[in-house]
Amino acid sequence: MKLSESNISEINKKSNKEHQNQFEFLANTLDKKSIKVEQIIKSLAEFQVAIPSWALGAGGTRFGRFSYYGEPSNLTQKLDDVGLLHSLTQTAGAVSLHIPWDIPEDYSAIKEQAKSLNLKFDAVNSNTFQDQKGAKESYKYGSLSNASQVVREQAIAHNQEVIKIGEQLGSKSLTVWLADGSNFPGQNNFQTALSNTEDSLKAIYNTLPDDWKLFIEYKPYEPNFYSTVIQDWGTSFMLANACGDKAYTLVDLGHHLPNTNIEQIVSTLMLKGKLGGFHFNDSKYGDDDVTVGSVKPYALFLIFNELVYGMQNNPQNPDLSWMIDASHNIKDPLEDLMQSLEAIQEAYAKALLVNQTELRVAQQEHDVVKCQEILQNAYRTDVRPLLAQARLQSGGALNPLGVYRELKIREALIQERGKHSIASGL
Ligand code: PSV
Ligand code: MN
Ligand code: MN
Repeated sequence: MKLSESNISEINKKSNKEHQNQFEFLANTLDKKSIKVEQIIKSLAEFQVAIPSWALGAGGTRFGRFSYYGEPSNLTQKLDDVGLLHSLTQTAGAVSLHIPWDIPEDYSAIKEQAKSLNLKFDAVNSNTFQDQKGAKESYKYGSLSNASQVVREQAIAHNQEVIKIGEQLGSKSLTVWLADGSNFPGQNNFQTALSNTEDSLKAIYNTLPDDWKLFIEYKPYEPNFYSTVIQDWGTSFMLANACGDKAYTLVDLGHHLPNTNIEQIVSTLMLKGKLGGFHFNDSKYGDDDVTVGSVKPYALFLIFNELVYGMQNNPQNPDLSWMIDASHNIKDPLEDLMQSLEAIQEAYAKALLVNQTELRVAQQEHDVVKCQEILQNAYRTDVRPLLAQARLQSGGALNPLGVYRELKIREALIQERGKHSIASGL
């Protein structure tokens, strides 16, 4: 199933007039405040978020999984789905593969397909949180941190292999998320586990190509429930520093204990030039991985406010790798991803409205009320016409979800792939 620009522009025509009225009204209002609308639209159009290959099928919990039908069952179909998303939203211009789930059979065919869909290969992800078919050693008691040297060596070799696969595709970064930890007090020696992890990461880092980055993801708990080796940003930051200049911390929104001030973590890491990657999702309790912006949109805006500040003021921090790390088992995965992409763009646009100079002055004058007003005025602005305009100018849909439903894309995918295909991966 492929969408053409003319499919989309035909449907756009129906709501274009209404959109133009809304856009002009907002653009005039912002213009009076000396906000550069064209610049915001350009920033929105340039902001591309990677879709992980595992988010294209309905997710599951350890209690069950409900198929959504018509899901992709191989890498080619996964790329096609990301291509559909990108055609509609013009925001999903990259894919993030998880190895070994997504090892290409034919590299040049996959690269050709990605090129034709205008997709880049973002970070590649290793997987040492599951035992792999035919593997000699088990990760039951950890991978890069394992007390056994042979297990560590197997996990290091896997990560090095993932780098090689990524190189053939044109990826430029490796994301390492470890499930390593312990379930019961006394099970692990904390210091040995941490030192082993550091040594293993250094061994992987030493084989990293010069123009690559290593992203070290942290998470406080799950699947281990007593301790996790890389439990927080401080541990990740320490390990990234120990590895070297090409190693960075990766922040996943769901990987914090309740009420953690994530925006402050983002700001600290960017000041130190060590924020490399970012995983979007939302949560109420833990690593719920629900649709971005569905539970705490104001928190997402505050995080974006720090990201924008960092992007504008911290040249020591590299461009970030953005990825959605969410999926749910009761929604159409493509619709869910479109909702996430919209929420990300919305929070970004609102953060771009914040007048940083005025905010700085109000902070200097200790005008606490004004500081809050500046942030909340930006947050309360309905920026959706800006998002729609950015999509329109790039050939996308004014209303991606509307077009998806009007063209009955899921029905077409079911027709094409059958009712019983189940996505590989999680
Ligand atoms: C772990 O919870 C995580 O967020 C990591 O980013 C993994 O790569 C992803 O989920 C999928 O397992
Ligand atoms: Mn993640
Ligand atoms: Mn997670």
